[in-house]
Amino acid sequence: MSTVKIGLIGKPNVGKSTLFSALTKAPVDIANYPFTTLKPNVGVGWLTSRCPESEIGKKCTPREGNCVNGTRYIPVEIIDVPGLIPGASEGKGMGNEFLDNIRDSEAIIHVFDASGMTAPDGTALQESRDPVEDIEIIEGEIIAWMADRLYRDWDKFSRKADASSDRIERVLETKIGTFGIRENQISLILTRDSFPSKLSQWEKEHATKFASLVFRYIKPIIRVANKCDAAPPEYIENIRKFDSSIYFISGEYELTLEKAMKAGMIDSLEADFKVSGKANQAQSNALEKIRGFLSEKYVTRMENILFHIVRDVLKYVVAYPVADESTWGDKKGNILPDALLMPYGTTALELAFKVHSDIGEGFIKAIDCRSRRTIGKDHVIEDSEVVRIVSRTK
Ligand SMILES: Nc1nc2c(ncn2[C@@H]2O[C@H](COP(=O)(O)OP(=O)(O)OP(=O)(O)O)[C@@H](O)[C@H]2O)c(=O)[nH]1
Ligand SMILES: [Mg+2]
Repeated sequence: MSTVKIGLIGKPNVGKSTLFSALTKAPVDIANYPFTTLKPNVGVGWLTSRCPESEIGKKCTPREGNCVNGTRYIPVEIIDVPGLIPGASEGKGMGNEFLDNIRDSEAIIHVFDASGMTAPDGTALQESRDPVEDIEIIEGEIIAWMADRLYRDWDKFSRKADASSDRIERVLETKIGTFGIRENQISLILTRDSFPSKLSQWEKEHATKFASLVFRYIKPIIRVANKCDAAPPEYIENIRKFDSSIYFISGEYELTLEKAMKAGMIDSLEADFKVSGKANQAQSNALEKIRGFLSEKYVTRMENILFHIVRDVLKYVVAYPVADESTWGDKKGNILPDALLMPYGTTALELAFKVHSDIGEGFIKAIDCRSRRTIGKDHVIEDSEVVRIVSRTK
């Protein structure tokens, strides 16, 4: 079943792979995910959500992910994109191939080095530089990359499009649908700013504006300042002044904590962890340093960023489709087998299609399993709703 995909971008050496490791290490035993279908740079992170199992008084049996003490772990795919360098949009560095990775991403985490110790091309610096300027360099590259592809062969394309009677969003979809951008999303972008109504009147700057809106509304970029453990306070302050929504983290510390947890040195990944006798003095000191860092008010944890992206930015809700409104199970007796992430606004009929195209095609009605009331095809699924779809195929 398809899930939300989030890409990690940034210049080389800023800690993307470190964050990727931290995000994709399961905090609890979670084995049942079809990892074999994933590409090497794709991993699974886990979004937590309260499971409705206690309401039905039975232990759930998730098909994917796991449920521990009433917390459901729902898979989210994370894509580790190789480092971007200035000029990447013109094919420099690893060029187009890696930028194509963002096609699959619904949201993009832009990781930058808050300590300012990496040059634009990713090499280590002897003396740090203000990291704020990096933010716009990299984002400018992806915007330029998309604008370039959109505007390629524009003369021929736009003349043909203007001569046809097709809607502008439909013809644009034929050009950029390969980036995973759909007609309705193109419509949304066109309403966010003014664009000439005839495509042949578009200049390159319109393509650039269009691309920048894609990364604001369709594949939103979430900025994450990494290596904050090594960043001087004035850099943190500059970054915050530049954009107050930036998250401050240390991927290295996150990873160290996970390793310490696995080794039994600490009992929790929260900042109030207790250090066990398994840690030697040096390890205890390092862990105390990490605790101090995590206790700083400006610092965020990785899982909170993931949660924020899926819930607040992409506005996904969790739906629990079941086959029986009294047991909340499927036909085989699995309780609440699926926790599906869907954008808010998804209707009962769309949920049916997501479960299976046959179920969507044979849709008769749906039932809200809590109230046992019938809901129609246009009913918008609320977060944590347990829904039975009644379909002709059943
Ligand atoms: N101090 C500090 N170092 C970090 C942190 N995260 C990563 N690093 C170090 O930064 C270096 C680069 O980390 P990677 O995760 O490989 O960076 P990357 O962005 O994936 O690099 P490319 O794949 O080459 O683009 C490594 O030496 C990491 O140990 C952090 O939070 N703090
Ligand atoms: Mg890497």
